[in-house]
Amino acid sequence: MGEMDYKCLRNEDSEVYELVAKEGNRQLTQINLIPSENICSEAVMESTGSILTNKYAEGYANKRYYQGNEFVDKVELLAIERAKKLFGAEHVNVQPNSGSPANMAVYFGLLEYGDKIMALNLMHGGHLTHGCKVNFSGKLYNFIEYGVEEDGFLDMDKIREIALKEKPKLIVCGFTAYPRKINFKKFAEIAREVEAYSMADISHIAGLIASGVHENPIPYFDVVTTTTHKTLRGPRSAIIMCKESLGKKIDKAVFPGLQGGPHEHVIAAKAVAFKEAMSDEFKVYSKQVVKNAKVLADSLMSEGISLVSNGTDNHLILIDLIKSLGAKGLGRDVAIALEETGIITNCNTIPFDPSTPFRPSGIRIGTPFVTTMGMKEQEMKKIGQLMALVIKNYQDDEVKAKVGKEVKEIFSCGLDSNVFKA
Ligand code: DSN
Repeated sequence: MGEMDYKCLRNEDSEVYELVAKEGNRQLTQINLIPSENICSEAVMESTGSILTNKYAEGYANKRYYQGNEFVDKVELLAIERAKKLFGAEHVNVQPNSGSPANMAVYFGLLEYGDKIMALNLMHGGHLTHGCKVNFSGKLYNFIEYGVEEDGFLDMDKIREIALKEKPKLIVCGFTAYPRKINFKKFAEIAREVEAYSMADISHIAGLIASGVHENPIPYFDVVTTTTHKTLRGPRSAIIMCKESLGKKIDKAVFPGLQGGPHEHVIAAKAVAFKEAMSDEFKVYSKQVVKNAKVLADSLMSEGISLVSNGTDNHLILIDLIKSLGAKGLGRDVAIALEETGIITNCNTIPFDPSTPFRPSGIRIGTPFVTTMGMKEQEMKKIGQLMALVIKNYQDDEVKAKVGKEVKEIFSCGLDSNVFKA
């Protein structure tokens, strides 16, 4: 990875430049375990920073409301073709600006307001757009929840029972805090049985799916949405994939339904990311993400830290602080203590959390970012030990100072970091 020098920004706007430089340094010198973050390539960044940002292209390729689309049409068609090839999709819309608008477009395109949708409870690992009461989804549609069991796993028989009783118009799966494999085939079967549309939001695991490390829902599902910047390691954006028969409805919902001019510079970056994700190197990377998560989970558990579902099958780990520390609502305090040592995580609810989303009882972590940095099993084992020490002593400044020093040592082993230079 080469050096981003931000020469023009530095000359023109030192205030913004300084902040970008400081953020670059922060990313380089902390252990980032936020499971939804990653480090995209310089080619992806050059595309998002390209002159394609100057172009308006409302509509779709060869059917635009502005002239001058000779090249952006080609860019958009290339992104679509690559996404189809990468995931095996029949129809792809690459215009959604991010994950929430992508999900919104699916509901808007396929349903009427007030229709019944079945999705995982937010506290159990669902997403805001999967029916949270303060989100547009929970306000405009009638969401029916399913949850995980006491052991942290989904019970597909119970989910089927709820679907048979409730007869939703749409069943949503794909989660933001579920560390286990998803039985996509079974979800799609249940949806078919109750004559509901099926939708998988694979934002978290898209990179693992593209690499064959997790089962692909595309063959079974009506619609699959994903962000492109998590395990997929592309720009901050999203796409919608669907059966050909639903393509027109989805396209109409995105434009003119919800969005105006597509961000062609980001669409170009998505095309680049899809090409990268087809490489052998990316498959090796995805396998390492999962290996690293397993080693990190084992390391934490062997130090006496409890995890929801006792482990992980993917890139993500959910720490249960109630079982680990015997008290509820400590997620925020522990996440702050970890940050003081240079370990970046996010506090998160755990299933059946007796506390609140603002003071939840869990910590959510993952390995996409540190794996891109080049960290492997050895570092994961060490990070698990250091995290356990901080979790058990989150109010002890001496322990935190000692761990902070050790975190710095992990970075002294020469990880590939040029991408952060500003
Ligand atoms: N904010 C994302 C995540 O961290 O999982 C979901 O939108």
